[in-house]
Amino acid sequence: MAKRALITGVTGQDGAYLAKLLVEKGYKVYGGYRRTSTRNFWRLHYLDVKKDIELIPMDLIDQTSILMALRKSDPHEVYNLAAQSFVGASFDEAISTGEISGLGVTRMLDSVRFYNPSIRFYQASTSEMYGATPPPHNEDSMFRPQSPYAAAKLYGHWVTGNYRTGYKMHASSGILFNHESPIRGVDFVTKKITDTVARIKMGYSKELNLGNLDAHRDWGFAGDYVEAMWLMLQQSQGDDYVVATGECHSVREFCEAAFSRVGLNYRDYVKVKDEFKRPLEVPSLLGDATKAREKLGWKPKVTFGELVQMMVDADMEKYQNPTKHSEQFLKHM
Ligand code: NAP
Ligand code: F7E
Repeated sequence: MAKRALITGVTGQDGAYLAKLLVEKGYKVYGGYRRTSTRNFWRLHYLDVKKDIELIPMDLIDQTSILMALRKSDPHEVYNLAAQSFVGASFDEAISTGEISGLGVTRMLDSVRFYNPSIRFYQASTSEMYGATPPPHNEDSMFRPQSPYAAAKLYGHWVTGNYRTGYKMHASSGILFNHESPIRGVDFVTKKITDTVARIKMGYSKELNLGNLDAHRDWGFAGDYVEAMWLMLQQSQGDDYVVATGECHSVREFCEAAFSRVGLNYRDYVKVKDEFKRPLEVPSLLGDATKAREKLGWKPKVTFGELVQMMVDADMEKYQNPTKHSEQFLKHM
């Protein structure tokens, strides 16, 4: 009998990659999504996985919808990826970010505990929880969150550990460092850069406006990172794991690599604007994924250079073949 998995946030970047991975592994996959006035399944079409999964409407602020989704999917594994995940927006929408990305985790855990406490649970924790703690970061490093998003995620992280020890649930937190892909949301700096690089190259834009160019991040490929999520739920017990490449680069370096991929110099196009700076910044994140490597046998495959190229090439293709892309969009409405 095929294993059943419920993924919350299936319309997001990681939800789509994880759905694809689990389908390939023979799972029956249920995708939890929140109903929106405009349908939002483009990532599932992009990875050609929508036809293979069953979609269930559910919202992390609505406990009943979570219980209904559990009843409908009756899963062996639950991956809680849903969140308000944009750090910048969390300063403007601090309360709803806390509701979804923080309290939403407890709603999920409580629902699992009441429905079937033997379900294996994955919580999408984040390197943002380290915040102001100087790098490198591993599972024992101190948490000093610097945004409402990070504070909400830290609450979800602790509560996951509480349910693991208190109720003996198989609950794991993946402390994932930044991971990107061609289907990354356009608000995030990597995608904003690669999309604008392609627009500039094609003559649709003239400049790229950014905030802090000196922020450093440990950037990996989302396709590699969802594999680590799955591996965590295959262990005999739940635990916390850092997932990272162990290499960090500045936003400036990302710009340099992305512009040079299309033969341009970033200095000619990048402008620094205060509106893209945050009230509090996380200067530098660098993960030490030794535990994931030793216990899960996980390691990243895609390098920083390959990631930048993959993203720039996908955005160039989008603007070079607009008819193909609008047809694809219309087909999927
Ligand atoms: P994403 O692309 O922003 O996806 C977030 C998903 O959550 C979307 O499907 C979104 O639905 C859904 N969602 C938002 N509010 C919801 C609600 N109230 N109820 C149900 N669903 C809701 O994020 P991602 O990059 O895939 O990240 C996945 C998870 O990993 C998130 O929890 C994020 O915080 C965490 N994380 C991400 C990274 C990273 O670098 N990508 C690193 C560490 C941790 P809509 O499509 O309707 O908006
Ligand atoms: O910013 C700087 C910005 O928004 C990266 C989320 O997936 O990863 C992500 O959070 C850095 C920051 O990602 C712009 O100030 C400069 O220092 O791409 P980002 P993030 O904040 O690191 C973590 C691990 C998560 O968990 C989150 O869910 O880039 N930066 N100029 C800018 N950032 C943006 N977005 N836009 C700019 O114009």
